[in-house]
Amino acid sequence: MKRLAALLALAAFSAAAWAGPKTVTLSVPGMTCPACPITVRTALSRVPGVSKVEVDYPKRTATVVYDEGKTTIAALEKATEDAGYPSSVKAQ
Ligand SMILES: [Cu+2]
Repeated sequence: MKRLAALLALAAFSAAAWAGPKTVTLSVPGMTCPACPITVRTALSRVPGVSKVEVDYPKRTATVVYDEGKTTIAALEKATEDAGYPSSVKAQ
């Protein structure tokens, strides 16, 4: 029984410590030609904590995997805006 309690405590601790990667899909309506996604992808990739960027040009979206301990959705939106492509959260 003590062992079970210890395991449960460990599991609870692990869950708290697990910030983990988060995924957000940004709507980027300003992409107007097939070269735009390159700029958007580069801008997002440069944000510290971003581990993966997938830009879907036909859907005008950018899906970003990021570490929420290192960056925020606001910082991701600012990165695309600074690159000339204002974005907003589509799904998270
Ligand atoms: Cu373009």
